[in-house]
Formats: sequence, C-alpha cells, structure tokens
Amino acid sequence: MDISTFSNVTTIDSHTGGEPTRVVMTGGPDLGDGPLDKRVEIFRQKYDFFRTAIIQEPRGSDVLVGALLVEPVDKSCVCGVIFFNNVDYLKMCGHGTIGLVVTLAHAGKIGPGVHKIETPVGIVTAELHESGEVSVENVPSYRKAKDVSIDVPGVGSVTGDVAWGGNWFFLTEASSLELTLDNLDQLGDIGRKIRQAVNEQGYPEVDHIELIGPAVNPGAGSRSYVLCPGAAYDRSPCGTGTSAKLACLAADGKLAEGEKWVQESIIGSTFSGTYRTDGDKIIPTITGTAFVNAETKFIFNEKDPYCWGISR
Ligand code: PYC
Repeated sequence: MDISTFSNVTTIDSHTGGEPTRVVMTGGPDLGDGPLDKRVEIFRQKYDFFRTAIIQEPRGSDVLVGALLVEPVDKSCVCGVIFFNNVDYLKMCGHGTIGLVVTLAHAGKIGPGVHKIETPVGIVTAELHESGEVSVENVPSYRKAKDVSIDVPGVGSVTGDVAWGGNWFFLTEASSLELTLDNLDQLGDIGRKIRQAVNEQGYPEVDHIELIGPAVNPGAGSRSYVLCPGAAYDRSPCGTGTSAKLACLAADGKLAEGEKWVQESIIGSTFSGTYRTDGDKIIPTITGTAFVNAETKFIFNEKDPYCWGISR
C-alpha cells in the first residue's frame, strides 16, 4: 500500500448526546460505486487498517464511531455513509446520522431542510430543523421475538425481546442494577455476558444489548444502558436502540402511532421518538442534537509503529 494515497484525510468530530462521531470528509479509501453493503465488504477486506487508524488509539478511542462519506448509488441522496467502530462496521447509526447532518451543515454542504442519506441497510431521511435539532426517519424496524428467556452463566435466566432498529438488539428490563454511571463496570460485564449467551442461544445476529430501567428526566419514558459491538457503551440514548424500543412498544400496544416517546441515556441525554406504521413494521423518527467539536487533518507516517492504530 502506498501511504501517500492517504495524504489528504480530513475529519470533523461531533458528539450527539455525549456520543462521539468522526466523519471522514476527504481522503478515505476508494470503495467503488457498488451497493453500500458490498462496499462495506471491500472496506473490511482491503482497508480495515483505515478503520483502525481513524478509530483506535492513539488518535481515537473505543467509544468513537466513524462515518465514511461515500457517493450514494441513489443520486437523490445528499451522500452515502458507512459507519464503523473500534471492532466492526455498523449497519446504521442513529446518533451518527444526527452527528453527520450537523457536520455537513457545519461544512456548508447542507442547510436546514430534508436530506436523504444512503446507508448499507437502506435510505434514511434526516431533517435539519432551524433550531439545530435533527430528526432522522430510520429504516423500517420491528420486533423479531418477544419474551425470549436466555440462560446467562453467572447471572441466571434473563428475559427480553429481540428487535431490529437498523442494528440488532436484545432489550431487557431484567438488570437489578441501577442504570447509573457508578455501575458502569458491572453493567458492561452483565451486558457482555448477556450478549454472548443471546448469540449462543439462537440469536447470533444480536450485537447490541439494551438494558432498560426507569427514567430520571421528567417526561422520559425509560433510561437505557446500551452496550455497543465491542465493550464500549453508548453515551447517547442510541438512535437504532430507541428505534428497536419503539418497535417493541408498538408491538405491545403501549405507544400509539405519532405519540412521543423520550428515551434517556445512562448519562442523562435524551432523544425523542415517534413512529408511523408500515405493514407489520414501524418507521421510527428519532430527534436529537449534535455539536461539532473538532476539525482534523490526519498524518500517516510510515515510521510510526502505531500509524494504523493499536489493535487488541
Ligand atoms: O445511535 O444507533 C446509534 C448507535 C449505534 C451504536 C452507537 N450509537
């Protein structure tokens, strides 16, 4: 690989409800012009070092989500995007889409209004409001399985739902731990054990675990701790996780079409969500706010042993 291929990598960082997004604005790998899910495979097979360089230490951290801007196949979209984190590629990312929209506005590429964005799992529609808030109409979401009981070694039997909200989630209210920052280590430990057991006991597709508890903010419906692929937790209420939650609420008849639901993260930040029905699925819309906080030009030095990140 000729390192000079990557001499013009610029990124813009933002956070959405505390969860960071790093958008690669220029200089990323050329993944061709095929469907985005196929481009993810090219990214994974040929350029995974670029993902690790953007996300991992020494430039990044486990918490960061990356977003590579690509040309959309559907030219009615303002852009295509491939999201990734410290361990893998994400199918969709709600907080990341909100961050991306605010980033594109910061860069002067879009203004307030409605913008379509292509992702590997479908087109989402984002509205940048004059207030700076962003609403993302997500991909169709649904609950796949209700009240699944999983035997979790060291924890016991845990019951929850499996749902799709642009990523795959296991959602459970079973944790006896309070969803507070004081309990982060134990929540992470339980989340990883639950994920392993869920994957081994019939749901290998699940890569996010959503532990749900009572809200603290007045007006919020619930608080969640979301374990992302890998070991990091989502500082935001998780856009795809909120979509999965809305799908479960809708399936249980606990939230009507158009009714507002407020989801709170473990740090107390909130997204609001509504849905409309689409056959046996729902189309969620998630609203939140993001702030741009850095612009960076990357330097890749072939003498640097950690030029492409520190892999564990
Ligand atoms: O907001 O959908 C989301 C998300 C997924 C992983 C981290 N954030």
